[in-house]
Amino acid sequence: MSVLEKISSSALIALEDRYGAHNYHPLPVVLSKGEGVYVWDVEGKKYYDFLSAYSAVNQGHCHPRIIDALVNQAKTLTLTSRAFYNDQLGPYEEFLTKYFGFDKVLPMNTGAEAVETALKLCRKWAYEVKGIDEQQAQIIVCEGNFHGRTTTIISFSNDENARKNFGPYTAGFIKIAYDDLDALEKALASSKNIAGFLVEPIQGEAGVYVPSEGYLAKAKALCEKHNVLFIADEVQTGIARTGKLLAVNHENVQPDVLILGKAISGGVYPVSAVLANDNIMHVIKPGQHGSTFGGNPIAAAVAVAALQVVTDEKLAQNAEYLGQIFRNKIGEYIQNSNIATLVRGKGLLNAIVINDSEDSSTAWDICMALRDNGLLAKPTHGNIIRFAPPLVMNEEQLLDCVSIIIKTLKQFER
Ligand code: IF1
Repeated sequence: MSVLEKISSSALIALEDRYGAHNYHPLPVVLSKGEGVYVWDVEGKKYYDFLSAYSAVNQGHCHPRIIDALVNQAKTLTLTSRAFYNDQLGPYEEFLTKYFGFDKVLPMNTGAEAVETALKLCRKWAYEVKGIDEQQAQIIVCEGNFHGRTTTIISFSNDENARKNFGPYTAGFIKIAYDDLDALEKALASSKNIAGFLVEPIQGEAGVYVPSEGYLAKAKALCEKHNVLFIADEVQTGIARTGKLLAVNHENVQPDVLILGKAISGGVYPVSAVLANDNIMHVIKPGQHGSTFGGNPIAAAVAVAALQVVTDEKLAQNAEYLGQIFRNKIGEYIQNSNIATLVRGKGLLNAIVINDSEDSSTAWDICMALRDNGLLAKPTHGNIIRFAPPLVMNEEQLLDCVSIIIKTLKQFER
């Protein structure tokens, strides 16, 4: 209980409206507590969290082991900057690189920072190792991508809402259709200046688009053929979310550059990371890249604990098992539904496509009704609702959520 008297949800929403930038349109629910798969609003109502802070809270809200790591380190040493060494970073770097099978890691804080780091690394490798002409590097990206919100990243977005009036835009990117190997091969062969291919193994924000079986493996092979770096953005799909530690693991693909964020810290602290082998990471020399908080002791201690939880609690296996149940049960319902057209996803990263136009409010209205029925989810784009609970959910809870979702969809059947 804060020192302030209990403030109501509506009063708290009014405060954000009055004093906060309007860069989001949240579902009208004000959360004050989280534990495992549950969150509570300020009036004490309990909900299942089916967004997991956009897949940052895979380990469940306020996981005790991760909170302990946070609190213990926060009471000891929070930030040294990289002007000096600290006793947490080296052990974390060893742990992380062995955990994911790479020689080196460059630690950052947010997903977008890690994506920017990967783009800079790729360009520098292209000039200094591949031998591309200075200032000529091109990086291939996919239509429908979401990689963050910096000016460079939105420069290659095709979401007008994310990029309009933020120009002038950064050059050096080629957009191709997602899940289209011919388009990739054509782009790779189009110039000697191609440095990298940046791709989400599943396009999350676009609406949980799962590519064709074999797409990632064949894309990696095409990149190898053209000496182009395969850069996997696993900020949202990583850390066991899709039923494997990484989504690329479904096709046994080892990226040249791996981008991690969100659940690498269990949603407890901003931590991101870029992993690569020495032949790529060595192009970054002292003073050429970094950040004040990148690799700080708290981030290091928290990330080790968060990843140990993933292993010890077998979260990838649980996500795989519960995801199958989710898609099977919802899929059965959809066969006789006229409000939902399909369910798709991998592990516990799923989406339901609502049978209405992109600009209709139906998906939003369904999320409002889900909220009233005790489950929190939010539409990605237009008529697609993402369902991504914490991976610590058990079968009984998942089945309870499936019944809430079906009960709610029934309210909208025409
Ligand atoms: C928002 C969703 C969006 C990401 C991938 C990098 C980043 C993200 C694949 C950047 C971030 C967040 C950002 C948040 C909403 C959420 C999101 F798909 F997860 F739902 F927008 F697409 N790569 N995704 O998904 O990481 O800098 O945010 O730490 O901006 O509204 P970040």
